[in-house]
Amino acid sequence: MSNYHAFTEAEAIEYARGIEGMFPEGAQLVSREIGDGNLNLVFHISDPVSGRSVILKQAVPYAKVVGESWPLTLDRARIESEALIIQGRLCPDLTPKVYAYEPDLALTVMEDLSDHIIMRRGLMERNRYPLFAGHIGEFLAKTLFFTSDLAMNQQEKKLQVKAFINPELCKITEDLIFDDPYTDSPNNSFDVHLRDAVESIWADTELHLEVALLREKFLTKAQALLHGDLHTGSIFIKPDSTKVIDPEFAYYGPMGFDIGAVIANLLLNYAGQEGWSPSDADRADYRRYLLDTVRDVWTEFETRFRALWNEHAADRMAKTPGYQDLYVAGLLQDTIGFAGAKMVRRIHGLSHVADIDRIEDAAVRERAQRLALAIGTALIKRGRSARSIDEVLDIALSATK
Ligand code: SR1
Ligand code: MG
Repeated sequence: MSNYHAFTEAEAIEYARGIEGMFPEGAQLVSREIGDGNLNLVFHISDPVSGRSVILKQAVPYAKVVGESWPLTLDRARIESEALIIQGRLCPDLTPKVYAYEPDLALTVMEDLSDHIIMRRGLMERNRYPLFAGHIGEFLAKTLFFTSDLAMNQQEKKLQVKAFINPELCKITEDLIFDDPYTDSPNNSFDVHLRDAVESIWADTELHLEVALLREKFLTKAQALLHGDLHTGSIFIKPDSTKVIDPEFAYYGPMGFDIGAVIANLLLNYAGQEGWSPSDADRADYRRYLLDTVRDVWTEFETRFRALWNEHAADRMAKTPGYQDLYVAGLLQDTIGFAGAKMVRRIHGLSHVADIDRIEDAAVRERAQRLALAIGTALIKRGRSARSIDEVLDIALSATK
C-alpha cells in the first residue's frame, strides 16, 4: 500500500475525473465528504450539469470515530469490495453497483444512492417501509444460504473462509459487543443517570454466561459469509428499494449475527420512540409497525431460506429428514441472542445509535435507554430456549410501560 494517502476533496475530484465514461469532458465536478460512519471517508462527486454522480469510499488507516490512536487495517477496503461483489451477484437489486476497487488507495468506487436515505434516519422520521422485510429477508436468505456449506462445495467454502479472515474488524466486534459492555471497560460510554443499570449488567453472571456462549459462536462458527455490521445505518432505503451497504466487517460467522443485527436496530428505534411525543395511540401504532416488521423480517427470511434449501442444497446430507428444522430452530435462537447483544452494546458501549442519543430531554432519554437494556438483556437470556419469533414481540411489549 505504498501509494496510499487519504484523499482531499480536490484529489477525490481529480480521481473521479479520470474514471472513463463517468463524467463529460471538462465537467465542473463538485465534491462533498459525507462519511458519517465510524471508520471511513466517503466522497460524493457530482456534475450538476449532467446530473451524474458517483461515490468514492476510502478507508483511513485508523478508526475515524476514535482517531489516529486506534490504528486499523486498510485491508478492510478489500474485504468490503469483495463482499459487495459477492452480495451483488446474489442480490443485484439489493446492493450498490461496484465500479472499481483500487487496492493501493484502499478505495472503492460505487453507485451513488443519494435518492435513498439511511434507514436509521427514515425510522427516526417515522417512515414506514412495507417492502423492507421482504427485501432484507431475501438479502439474508440468499447471502447466508449460498455462501454456506449447504450450498457450496466445502473445499471452495474453506478457501472463501480464508479470503475473508478479518481479524482486526472481528476484534472490534469481539470487544465492543461481547466483552466491554459486561465489565467496567474504559471503552464504555454512558450517561451518569444510567450507572445503576449498567452496574447491574456488570454483576449479572447469568447474563455473562449467555454472552460468553454467543461470543464463542461469533469466534468459532464459520457458517456463512456475513455482512458483519448490518444495522440500519448500513441500509439505504426508499419506499420501493432497499440497498445494503458497508460490509467491511464481513467474515465467515454465525448467520444469526446478521439477522439479529437487523432486529436489534428495529428494536433500538422502538425504544427510541420514547422521545416522540404524539398521542399515546400514535406512538403505540408506530411501535406496532416496528414489531410487525421484526416478525416479518424473520418469517420472510425463514420462508426464503427453506425454499432455497429445498431447491438448491448441494450437500447430500443436508437432505436428511429433520435436519433443516433443527438448523432453522438453531438460527432463530442465535438470532434472538445476538439481537439482544447488539442492543445492549449500543446503550453503554463505545458506539451508540442516534435513535436514542438524539433524544434531548435527559429523563426521556434515560427511559429509552432503560427500555433498550431491558429488552436486550431479556433477549440474550431467552435466546437458547426460544421457539418462536413471537417471543421477541412479547418481550418488547412486556418491557414497555
Ligand atoms: C470503532 S467502530 C464502532 C462500531 O462502528 C461500526 O459500525 C461497528 O458497528 C463497530 O462496532
Ligand atoms: Mg459501517
